[in-house]
Amino acid sequence: MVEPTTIRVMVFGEAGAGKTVYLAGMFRQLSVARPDSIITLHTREVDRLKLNRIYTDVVNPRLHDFPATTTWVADPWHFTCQFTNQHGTFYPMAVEYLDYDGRMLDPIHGELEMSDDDVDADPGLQQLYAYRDRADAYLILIDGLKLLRMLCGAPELEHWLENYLGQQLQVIERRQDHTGRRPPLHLVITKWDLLDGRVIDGEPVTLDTIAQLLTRQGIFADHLERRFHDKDRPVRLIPVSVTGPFAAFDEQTGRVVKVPGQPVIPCNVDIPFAALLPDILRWRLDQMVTDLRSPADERTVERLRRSALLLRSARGLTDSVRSPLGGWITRKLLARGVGTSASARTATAEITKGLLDQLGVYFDNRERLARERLATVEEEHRRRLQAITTEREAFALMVESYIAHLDDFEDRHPGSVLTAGVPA
Ligand SMILES: Nc1nc2c(ncn2[C@@H]2O[C@H](COP(=O)(O)OP(=O)(O)OP(=O)(O)O)[C@@H](O)[C@H]2O)c(=O)[nH]1
Ligand SMILES: [Mg+2]
Repeated sequence: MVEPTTIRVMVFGEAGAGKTVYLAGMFRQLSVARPDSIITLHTREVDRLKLNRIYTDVVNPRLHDFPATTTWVADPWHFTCQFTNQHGTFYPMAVEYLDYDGRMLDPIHGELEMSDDDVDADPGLQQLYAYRDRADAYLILIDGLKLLRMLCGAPELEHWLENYLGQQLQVIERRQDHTGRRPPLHLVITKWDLLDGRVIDGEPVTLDTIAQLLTRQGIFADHLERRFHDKDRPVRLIPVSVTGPFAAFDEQTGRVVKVPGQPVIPCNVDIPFAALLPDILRWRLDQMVTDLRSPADERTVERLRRSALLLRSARGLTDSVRSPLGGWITRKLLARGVGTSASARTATAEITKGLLDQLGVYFDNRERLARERLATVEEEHRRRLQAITTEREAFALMVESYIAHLDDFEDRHPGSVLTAGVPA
């Protein structure tokens, strides 16, 4: 098996925000074939067993408590996307998520009260920082329970959201690349079952009310405006629940409890995953457009080369739009590869420019796809799945399938795109 491109996702989430339960719930949902998904996630055996254990403990009505807090930091969960048809098994992409003890986000001022020296000497913290600073995409988990308490007026949470978002945005700002662009950002509201439709001050909570609340947080509003100004890709707001009605807010204790007898109905756990690839591809494409316009120096060439490597996987997209240019680009890329000489750079630029045009056409087609019924699209994907014979076709089909999913989600939740951004 050729090692597929690995996407590193940094999940921000305070202690108890729902990181571990979310990752276990996501794996459970995406690791078995379903009618609306053509790809399944796989992981090494030990991790599969661990994640399953977490999930079964979460949904076990006979176990009173939810699983315990995560101990410090472990190696990232590594998921390989896979699908199989009569032509073989394909691995178009891999994704990594790091899970950790949420108190590590602020080890000095939080309840840990670590000293500066201890922070510097702690291998777990250093591992977390290194991972965080090289991530390809950021998920900020916002604890639905805290949000509920904040909306109900808990005085100690008055400035919580603004401070929390501000801290994570500082880190994301540092990750701004040489073209001034930022990696994709998705805000995930966890424990959505506690919030959805709950009447507070006479008004039901909806995704729109949460979006408005977020855009009232000064620092976040500034960030959104900056992204919009820089023509960055959208920030998404995604409400997620792993448990559905099986968990509930206990007014007496102020905690989340299990409700035996109620069903487990997950909500949107697959959406942050589906949004990753399309948003990351667009981010890389934007970078390339800027690189192609800037003067040729060694570093630009190197960056182009790196982007071209990722986009090589995306070449299948050019085939999928069935334009003569698609075949031309593929032949050129195969014939030349990507070199560092000036002439190779020009060739790469030409090729990638063509590729960009093709991908642009493809992304424009989203509008049309969105109008089609998802069921029809899925049927088409299942049909095409059977015809896949190469990794590139697999990758293309995967991107299309995720975009169709996202379109359907955006139709249902128009408020989920916080910055409209500007098309490339
Ligand atoms: N109602 C509801 N509660 C949830 C959901 N997901 C998690 N919870 C609750 O949130 C608690 C914390 O979730 P975890 O996933 O352990 O949180 P974490 O972010 O991993 O926390 P640390 O490991 O301490 O950093 C769980 O024990 C549940 O009580 C959900 O989808 N709905
Ligand atoms: Mg945890």
